[in-house]
This record gives sequence, structure tokens and C-alpha cells, in this order.
Amino acid sequence: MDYYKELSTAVQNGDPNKVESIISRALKEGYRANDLLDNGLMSGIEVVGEKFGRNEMFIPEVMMSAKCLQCGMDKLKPLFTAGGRKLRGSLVIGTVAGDVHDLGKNLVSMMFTANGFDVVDLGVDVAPERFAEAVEKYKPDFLGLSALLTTTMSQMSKTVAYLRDKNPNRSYKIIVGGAPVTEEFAAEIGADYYADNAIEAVELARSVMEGN
Ligand code: B1M
Repeated sequence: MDYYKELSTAVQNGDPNKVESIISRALKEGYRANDLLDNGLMSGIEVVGEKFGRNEMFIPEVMMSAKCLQCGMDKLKPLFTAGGRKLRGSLVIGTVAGDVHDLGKNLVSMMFTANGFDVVDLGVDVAPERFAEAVEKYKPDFLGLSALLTTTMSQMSKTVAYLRDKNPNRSYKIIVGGAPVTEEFAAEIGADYYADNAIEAVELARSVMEGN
């Protein structure tokens, strides 16, 4: 039984119940959560993205596929959570203004939580002022900004500039990520770090906290 393919197809078809039942079966048979995420769920949403880009899928269908991905991530979440671990640090995270894509951000949140970080998730479409209020209130070690659209990358830049103007000596580090974001862009806008994916983001945060 190729559970990865089945899972990918269920995401493409927008069938959350099927996603849940395939994951249950696969886990019983010893499949690893990480592999089900990468080879099944993510592979399905990639195909959806390609079809969406070619106008072969439309927003209502894409939203169902997104729901499937979130459902699958929620089902796998307990397996990423290592209970009783020492708290390593804290993160405030959000998707920048004008952007409602939240699955990547949710995945980053999930991985940080699973690795013992305290996470405050501000949600989507977050204005620079709200990020500024949150870092003032929660005093995190890291601020994570996510953007999925080329058109909202400028909001990432505006947010970093706004935070710099508010507090030129900020103590927290800014991590940026999302499909259109690059390492060069991160450096250009004055973010501290770029991470390609959720695991890379948490690994780099951990190594910063450990002083490596
Ligand atoms: Co949108 N969408 N969408 N969409 N959508 C994309 C991004 C697009 C590439 C599709 C395409 O055309 N092929 C395209 C963007 C083109 C561009 O700008 N370059 C696009 C478009 C155009 C749009 C609209 C403008 C469509 C329209 O209205 N005409 C619109 C914009 C709405 C808005 O935000 N204002 C729109 C709407 C939507 C839906 C609402 C239908 C839905 C979002 C639902 C939701 O998020 N709850 C949606 C979806 C699902 C997608 C695709 C298909 C999947 C995105 C996703 O969730 N991927 C996407 C195509 C694609 O990406 N292949 C597409 C899974 C997720 C886990 O990956 O978010 O990339 P991702 O996160 C990755 C990394 O990027 C990284 O880690 C994760 C992996 O571990 N990462 C970080 C992300 N944030 C990070 C932060 C970090 C570190 C790493 O540190 C802080």
C-alpha cells in the first residue's frame, strides 16, 4: 500500500476524512510522522499549487486542500510534541499584512512548540504595529515573519523597518521565511535569519539559543 501517494491524492481531492483515516492506518503500520508530512501531505499541496497556478484548480478547491493539510498536521502534531522538555526560548510569529496563507506559519509554530519553545501565534494579515506591540508585550527571543506572495514580501520589509525604527537595539532576532523569500532578500531587508522550512527555522533558533 502506497500511503504517501494515497495521502497526496486525498489532499488534492480535498477529502479531510480520508486524510485522517490514511494517517491512522499508516501510523499503525509504523510510518514516521515526518515522512507522512513530507512525502504525503506536502507532496499533495505541491500538486495543488501547480494546478492552481495553471488555473486547473480554483480557490474553493484549494481551500479544501488547505483544510486537509491542516487536518493532517493536527493529527500528526502529538507525534512532534516531546513532552516535558526544557523550555529553550520563545517565539512570536505571524503572516505579514495582506497575506492570509497560514499553513507554513502553523507548521513553524508546531515545530517550535514541539521543540520546547513558548509560541505566541498572531495569525495572518498582521500589520507591523501589531508585531511591534507583541514583541513589546511578550519579549520573545525570536520573531518569525511568514509571507507566501511576492506582493506581500514588501510588507516583510516594511515590518522589519518599522521594528527597527521603534527599537534600534532590539534584543530579539528576526527570522523570515515563506516560498518567495530568499536568503538574499532576508539580508537586504535587515532580518537576522532566513529559514527555508520549519525544521531549519527551529534548528537555527536552537543553535542561536545554545550560542553556537
Ligand atoms: Co495561494 N498562492 N493565493 N492560497 N496558495 C500560492 C502561494 C501560489 C504560489 C499559487 C500559485 O499560483 N501556484 C500563488 C502565489 C504566487 C506568488 O505570489 N508568487 C498564490 C496566490 C496567487 C494566491 C491568491 C492571490 C489567489 C487569488 O486570490 N487570485 C490568494 C491570496 C490571498 C491572500 O493571501 N491575500 C491566495 C489564496 C489562497 C487560499 C486562501 C485559497 C489558500 C491558503 C489557505 C491557508 O493558508 N489557510 C492558498 C493556498 C493553499 C496556496 C498553495 C496552493 C499552498 C500554500 C501552502 O499552504 N503550502 C500555494 C502554492 C504552493 O505553495 N505550492 C499558493 C504548504 C505550506 C506548509 O508551505 O507555506 O510554503 P509554505 O511553508 C513552507 C515554507 O515556505 C516555509 O516552511 C514551510 C515548510 O516547512 N515557511 C517558513 C513558511 N513560512 C515560514 C516562516 C519561517 C520559516 C519558514 O520563519 C518565520
